[in-house]
Amino acid sequence: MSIHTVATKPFPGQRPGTSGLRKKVSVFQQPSYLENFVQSVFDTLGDCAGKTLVLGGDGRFHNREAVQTILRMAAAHGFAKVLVGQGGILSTPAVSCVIRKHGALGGLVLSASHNPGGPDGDFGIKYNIAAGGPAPEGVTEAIYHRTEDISRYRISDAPAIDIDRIGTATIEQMAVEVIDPVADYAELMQRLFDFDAIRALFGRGFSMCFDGMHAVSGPYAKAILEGMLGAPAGTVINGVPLEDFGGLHPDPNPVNAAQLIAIMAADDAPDFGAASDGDGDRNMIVGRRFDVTPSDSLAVLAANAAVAPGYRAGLKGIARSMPTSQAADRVAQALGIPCHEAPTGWKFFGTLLDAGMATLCGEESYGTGSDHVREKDGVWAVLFWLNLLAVSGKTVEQLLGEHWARFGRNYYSRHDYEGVDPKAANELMASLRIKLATLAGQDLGHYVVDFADDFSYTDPVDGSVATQQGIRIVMTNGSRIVFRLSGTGTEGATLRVYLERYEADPVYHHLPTQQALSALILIAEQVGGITGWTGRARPTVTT
Ligand code: VG1
Ligand code: CO
Repeated sequence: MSIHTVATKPFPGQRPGTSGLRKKVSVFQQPSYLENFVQSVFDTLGDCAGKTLVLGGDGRFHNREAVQTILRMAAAHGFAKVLVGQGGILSTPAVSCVIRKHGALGGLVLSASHNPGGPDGDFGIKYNIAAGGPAPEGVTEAIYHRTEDISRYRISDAPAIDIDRIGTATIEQMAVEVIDPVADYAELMQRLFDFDAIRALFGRGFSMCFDGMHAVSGPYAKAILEGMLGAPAGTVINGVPLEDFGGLHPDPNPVNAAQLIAIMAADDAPDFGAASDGDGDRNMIVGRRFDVTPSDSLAVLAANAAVAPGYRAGLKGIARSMPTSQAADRVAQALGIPCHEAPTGWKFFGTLLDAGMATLCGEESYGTGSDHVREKDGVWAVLFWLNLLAVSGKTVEQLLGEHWARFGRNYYSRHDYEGVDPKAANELMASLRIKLATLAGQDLGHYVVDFADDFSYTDPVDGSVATQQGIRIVMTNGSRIVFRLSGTGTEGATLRVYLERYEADPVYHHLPTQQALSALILIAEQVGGITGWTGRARPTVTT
């Protein structure tokens, strides 16, 4: 066993996006591509002597090879220990949990999250800091700059470690501890939620379907729901992580989780349905023939947080991403706590959580979480809902109906235009920016523009500034249209158009969402010229 220094040349475009570096598997398979990025992370971290690193991924194609490479590089960089999930498996929230629990310096998450996997799919890597959350932009930019002038990386030539067996091995001077991917996480969940109440709920015959989407959440859901909480075997479907996610798109929304939606629409539908994404940080909540929007889910959990032992002391604040609906703001107001609005991407919540300014966080993209870790957390959200269902004895639909009656309803939808020509997408955004100054005060039919801007954010804790985080057109009645380009895609550009309309009157709380938003959809087309720029008459995905 010895350590080698290998000469390398920079690859262009190794800049992390909304959530890490994501590229086609074939890009990551180029010799030195992964090594360059990992070395750049390590160079940015500096001396790692005596430090612990956490390593795991969502099990997608290329996960195992990447784990072995990173282990050999970590040994060459002088880490004392790496905690690696058995089989190379750790969900994103579990990585966050393990980093925090074991006082690690940080972690590397191997995932392209909700993006499809397999040899023709996507791969990704993300660095998480000691607090457990995604590296803030200051760190990701430093890593990126390092990738631009890297000339060598260091790696041990040690043979591959058996990562399928729990136990400890060594590479050079470094200990490799293969850990149960679920244990630490399950223990944390047990402290946050009323497991007895949930067990009693299942004991009363309450039925549930959890769709693991052949991705990483399956083992967590099986161990906790079927193992610890007594849900019948078969409650978790598609629960074994597959390298290609069964050829499907592990994105828990009503379009991609079609199987779950069909199960929840059947005459013999279970009481409750849920799904999680590739790396286990997203969640979709479904009642019988009733989908819950992620923005509403955040608001309902915030309003009822006291049902869960971990949140009984009350919430310090709520934080949501800018495009997420303002349903949570109304709850925060009623609770007398602040509601923070940050840019898209969980990395922006870290400082607020660390500073004790927020307890719950959420994104419209099926992401919900809290200060228990520093990532959004799919299984956590499902357990929170189960806790609420168990304590209230109500159905999902009843809970939403009552929530809307109390706070009003924020109708919400996101229209995605995927695989658009990047030049056209950028021009669309540029032309909107030019229009911004003239929009305020305009009567657009049904709506008058209150203000329009390009969202920029100054972090209230560390003062860092993020600009160009989405163009928002806010109407005088609080309704909004937001335009943003995705930072997680690997093919062309994805335009996201977020639509929100507030409705106070319960008489109008049960309209089909697209119908309720039709006037705003028309305005978005008129103002943004979407069809003209993209050549698309309708979105590829509507959630
Ligand atoms: C998307 C979502 C964003 C989320 C991010 C990572 O980013 O909109 O809310 O935080 O994915 O989620 P973008 O830039 O494509 O809009 V995950 O579960 O893919 O790590
Ligand atoms: Co994810």
